[in-house]
Amino acid sequence: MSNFKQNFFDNGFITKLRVLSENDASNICDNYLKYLSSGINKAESIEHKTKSHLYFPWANEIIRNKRILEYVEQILGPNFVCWNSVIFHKYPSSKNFVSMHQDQNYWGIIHDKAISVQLAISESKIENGCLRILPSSHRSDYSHKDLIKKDNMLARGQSISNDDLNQDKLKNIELDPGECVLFHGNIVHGSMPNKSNKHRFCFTIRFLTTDNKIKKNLYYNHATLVKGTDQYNFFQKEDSLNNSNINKLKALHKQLIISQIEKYVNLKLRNNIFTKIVMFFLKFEPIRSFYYKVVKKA
Ligand SMILES: O=C(O)CCC(=O)C(=O)O
Repeated sequence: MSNFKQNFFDNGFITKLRVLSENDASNICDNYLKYLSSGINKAESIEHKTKSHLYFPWANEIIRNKRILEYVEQILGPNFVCWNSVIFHKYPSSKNFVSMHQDQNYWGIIHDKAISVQLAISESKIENGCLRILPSSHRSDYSHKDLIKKDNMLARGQSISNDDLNQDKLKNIELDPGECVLFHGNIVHGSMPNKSNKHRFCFTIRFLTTDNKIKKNLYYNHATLVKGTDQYNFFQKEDSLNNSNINKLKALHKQLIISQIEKYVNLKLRNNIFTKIVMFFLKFEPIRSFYYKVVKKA
């Protein structure tokens, strides 16, 4: 096993790998902040943060970034997909935080050939609420509770109790713009509020091997093949900007977001007819904006 891979599996993460120049990262950051202040409605302000590679051209390029894929290949082997990409943005002095959790606890994948790459677009430091990781915790499964708190950025508030974590062992993952950290799908991680006067903006990509599968019907089943070939066809294929255009990707983005909401509504209502009625209305963006305000989604 290479040193890189050994190191990754010993600690559950490898950090401070440069994949973009500071200048490229800062251009993306400036454009993103302009987007946020361009008068977008509540639905847009929430929905662009997941499956972001189907929403922003820059994000679709980054999921196929050569350096990132080379690092991921060393861990996952030659065939893998980008299953999701997520924006973690905290405004200056924001109380938003991410409770400590293990992603694999709720993804529902069949094996742990899964990693996340978090790329810092702005700087990500202790003061502005950088990622925190419990080293080597990927080898144990911790118990989680859904603790919905207003400022928790996780939709369901998945949380490991503080009593189960040795706080002294938590490591702050500080990154400069353009640097990334690779972390195991089962590592315990989270982040604190932003106490600084700067934005904190990270872009996280979830990679799964093509032989992995989403076993729960609760999550996305679409993915973009970013490396090698897919002989399993467990995922429905997403196009990329190589062979499509952003308007088509955005149409798929909208469809996937609405189908995620439908799964969630169905879970809550447990009645197909009520779900269909609610979903008829939630197809309209102003109504989704209202819905997000009601469920207080951050
Ligand atoms: O960096 C953060 O704020 C949290 C990231 C996170 O929870 C994740 O990527 O799963």
